[in-house]
Amino acid sequence: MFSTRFIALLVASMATLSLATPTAAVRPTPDIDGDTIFACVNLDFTGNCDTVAFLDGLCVQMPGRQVNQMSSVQVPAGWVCTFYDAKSSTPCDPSSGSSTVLLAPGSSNMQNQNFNDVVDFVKCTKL
Ligand SMILES: [Ca+2]
Repeated sequence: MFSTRFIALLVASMATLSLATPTAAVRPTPDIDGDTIFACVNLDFTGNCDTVAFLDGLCVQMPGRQVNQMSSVQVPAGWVCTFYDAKSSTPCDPSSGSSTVLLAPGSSNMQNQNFNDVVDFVKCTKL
């Protein structure tokens, strides 16, 4: 059995440990939240893949090797992502082409969305 003295020492050292946590490492909450999608040029997350960072509600151009090549993509939980097949140079303009919407976990085969090898831009919004 632990003595009261031992437990008191344990509590004291735990308190010291938590006090030693550097408060300078705590980062302020960013004004705009974001995350990443994981896009691949082949089905089932194979071929060349890229982690693509996005911010809430902002349009992102796909990395060059994914443009009109992406065939599978992972969407993080808590986000809804709209993928655009741009017919003009206007990014994420729903009137300039077609689009498809994906929730987590995304799609291992964009043929299921009839949206294979067409994605140019993506815009994700927090749910
Ligand atoms: Ca492809």
